[in-house]
Amino acid sequence: MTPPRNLAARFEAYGDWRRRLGDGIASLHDWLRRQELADAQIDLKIAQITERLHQDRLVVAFVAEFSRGKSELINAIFFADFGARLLPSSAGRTTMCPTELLHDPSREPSIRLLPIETRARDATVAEFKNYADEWETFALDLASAQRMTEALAHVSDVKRVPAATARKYGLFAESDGDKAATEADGSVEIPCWRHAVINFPHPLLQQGLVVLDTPGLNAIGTEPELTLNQLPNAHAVLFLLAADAGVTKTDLEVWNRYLIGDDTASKAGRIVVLNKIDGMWDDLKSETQIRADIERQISATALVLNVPPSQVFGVSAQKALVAKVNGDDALLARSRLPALETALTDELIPAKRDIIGAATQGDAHALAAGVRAILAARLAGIIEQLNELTALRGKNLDVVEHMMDRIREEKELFERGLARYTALRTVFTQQTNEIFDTIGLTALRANAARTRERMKESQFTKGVREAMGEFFAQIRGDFERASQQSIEVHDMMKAMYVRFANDHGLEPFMPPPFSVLKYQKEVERLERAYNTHFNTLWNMVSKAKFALMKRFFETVASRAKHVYDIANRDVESWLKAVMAPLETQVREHHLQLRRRLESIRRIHHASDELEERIAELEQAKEALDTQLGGLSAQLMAIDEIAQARDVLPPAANSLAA
Ligand SMILES: Nc1nc2c(ncn2[C@@H]2O[C@H](COP(=O)(O)OP(=O)(O)OP(=O)(O)O)[C@@H](O)[C@H]2O)c(=O)[nH]1
Ligand SMILES: [Mg+2]
Repeated sequence: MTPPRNLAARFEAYGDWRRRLGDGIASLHDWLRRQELADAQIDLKIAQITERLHQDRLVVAFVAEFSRGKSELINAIFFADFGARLLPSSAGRTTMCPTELLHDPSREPSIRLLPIETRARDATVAEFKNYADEWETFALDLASAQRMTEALAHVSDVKRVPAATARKYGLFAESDGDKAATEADGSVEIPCWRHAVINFPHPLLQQGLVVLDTPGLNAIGTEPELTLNQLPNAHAVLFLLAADAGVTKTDLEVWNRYLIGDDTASKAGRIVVLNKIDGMWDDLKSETQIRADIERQISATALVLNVPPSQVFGVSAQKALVAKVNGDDALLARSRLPALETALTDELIPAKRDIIGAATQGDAHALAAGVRAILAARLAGIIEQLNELTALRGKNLDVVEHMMDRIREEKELFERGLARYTALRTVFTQQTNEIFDTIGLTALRANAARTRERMKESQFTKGVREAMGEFFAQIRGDFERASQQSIEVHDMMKAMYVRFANDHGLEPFMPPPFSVLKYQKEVERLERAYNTHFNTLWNMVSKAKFALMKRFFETVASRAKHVYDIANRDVESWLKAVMAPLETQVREHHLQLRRRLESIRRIHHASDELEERIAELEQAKEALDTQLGGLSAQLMAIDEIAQARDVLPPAANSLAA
């Protein structure tokens, strides 16, 4: 008998919805191509939308002091249908390095491990991910549970090194109370790997789920990327406690350091798990008594962590895994895992779905607006021609000649006006280059180099803090300036569109404005995270302080680079979105003037062509109306999918008492 797979089912529904939305976009693209309305610009935009839908990932991170059952809970929630314990889980420290589980179809199933020695270098884990040769790779044999388990056991690998070596990696300091790890010969036990990536074609991972398993306290503390990047960016973070231990001092430390911070927004998506409730299953107590005991523990935990009790879930990961593997529904219910799974799904999917749905819809509408503007201009041109020609019915040759002269004049005027357009292009290019200079990677690189230099010079907290403060101030300034520059471009282009529309009797196109808010928010978040962790780090490690600070800064800098990269890409597509319609309008208008002239010329030669020409135009008008209707239909289909409310099957009734 299959246990209820609520989470899996809802995840699949989400994946399904994304696929349908992607189909909607593909259908719009096909239609545009068939109508000969797609150009390189549109092809590119469609590719971007599709890629975003495709790459949409949901990250769930598990954080706790060691041995609280993180790996066991991951096994139980996500990988029970594998029929075995996939991730190593045992007493004492087990997971020794941050471990990502994901599916990347371009690679063979494998576990990739980044050697701990890379910590002596400046680069961050994210950067090392671009260099396959830095990683040790072991293939995963999906046909053998035994061999898979053996390969995955690498996340527990440790080795002994002299204390000085450990210190160089920022993994050891006498003041840390790490003395216990030191042997009589002065050697220290350290993890063999800095990071692990497990590539595994599990259905949930194939849908875009990424699971992040973390090791206990110490390793989290010394890998800045986790605290600055991976945890704040996770869509849900599960914090685990063990019911038998209660909330210990080190649990509280982990909670305070890595899960709360001063960022209220980042509190969303935090779920507290009180694991190992099976320890409270006492045969001598009634079910009611046991339940009351568990509820009491949950309330006490909620009180200590200052979260609502509804955010705390009592579960038994171990029993849930056993129950799922054996198909034991009663035990699964007793493990209370289904209630946690429902909460997790609710936390993960709806918000993400809304964001991706709205973004896709927004992009599709913007794209259609550009196409519609072209069609509308064509329609206006045809109507004008029709009016002209119907007015010619029964008129003599003189009138026709007169009209031909008028259009010829209009065309010449327009062609002379093109000079203005060329001048605008020059200004536009200048302004564009200024924006790219302001938020260019060269500017950021110089800023980072300056900061590095200043950090090296100052041996005191104040100096390092000031240097970092300057670094962020410079970035804020860059985006502030870029914002001003984009407003200038926008104003100029808006005026140009209004003028063009007035001159030619068209509806003015409204160029979209550019907002830097998204990048400012991201930089703010980075700075806050940095501030929160600065003191902790500074106090925690004594001798390795500067090596660690340096690595900490490199993580911040690489995060900042990421923000600049995205901003550059966005500016580029914004500039195109602002300029391209004008180019199209100019081209279309020119074409129309030529067509008008051509048809009058034909009529001038042979007056019997008039009725034929009017009929042609009427047909063309009808075709345009059909196209406009077809475009609306395509958009409506996309809207309908994006807003569909049937994406999530109703949540199963909570099995918790
Ligand atoms: N009784 C009981 N034991 C559990 C439960 N969940 C996990 N354990 C046990 O707790 C121990 C630690 O579990 P792990 O999954 O390795 O814990 P972890 O949090 O991943 O620990 P590290 O990898 O060392 O950070 C193992 O011996 C598990 O069998 C549970 O629900 N009930
Ligand atoms: Mg573990």
